[in-house]
Amino acid sequence: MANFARQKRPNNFSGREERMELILATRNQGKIRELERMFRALAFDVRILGLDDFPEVGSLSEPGRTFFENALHKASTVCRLTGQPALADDSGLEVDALAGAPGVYSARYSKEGASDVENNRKLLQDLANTPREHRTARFRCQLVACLPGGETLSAEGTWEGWIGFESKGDNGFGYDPLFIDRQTGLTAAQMPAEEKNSKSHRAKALKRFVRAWPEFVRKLEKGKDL
Ligand code: ITT
Repeated sequence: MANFARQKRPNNFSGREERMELILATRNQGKIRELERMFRALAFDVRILGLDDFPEVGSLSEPGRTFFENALHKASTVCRLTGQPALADDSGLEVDALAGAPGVYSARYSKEGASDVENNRKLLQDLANTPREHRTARFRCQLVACLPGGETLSAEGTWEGWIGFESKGDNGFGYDPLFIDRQTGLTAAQMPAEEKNSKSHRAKALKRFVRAWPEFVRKLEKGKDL
């Protein structure tokens, strides 16, 4: 497989001599927007790049049966093709009345290449006869980072709520207009970005990830000195 690395990076993971670059291994603009804002809010000291900077990386498949397998597959593919550290997000909605569906199929629930509107329409249809008390659901986000030496760091987050009876709100992306936060009763699309980004599955996963990062980097650097 071709290696598309453009610049050889020094073996420096802490960013002390040169800030490390981390490629977000996703083409979902909603995820990119949220991850970039959250990284800024957490003052995470790496330079974030999008896949737009790497047109050589084609579309990323999701062959796994779990969020972890898919995130690992996307991150390791981008890391291998670019020669640079990559972070992937595999996420989705789990609806209890649908035995956890759409789950890993969230992006292609109504069909391959489906739009958010089509997926939301199918979800409402599938829950047409489901009363409020059985419409409980959660968003789940799995983050996996892969470094060129083969090291990985992962973190998960969930957000509990239920599925509404109609779309509400214009913010966010995906299932946000149908997902009602258990605490506030607002859909994720009715919340300002800052509120969603402080309590979402992605926010929780990213906070855990950023918290674990310094120790991860320390171990890597220590390993290199041996
Ligand atoms: P990449 O693989 O390129 O990252 P994708 O959209 O295919 O993009 P996933 O396979 O992880 O990503 O599918 C996630 C789907 O789950 C996404 O398309 C949404 O429909 C839904 N989803 C995940 N997080 C969400 C959120 O915060 N709000 C609304 N919907 C979300």
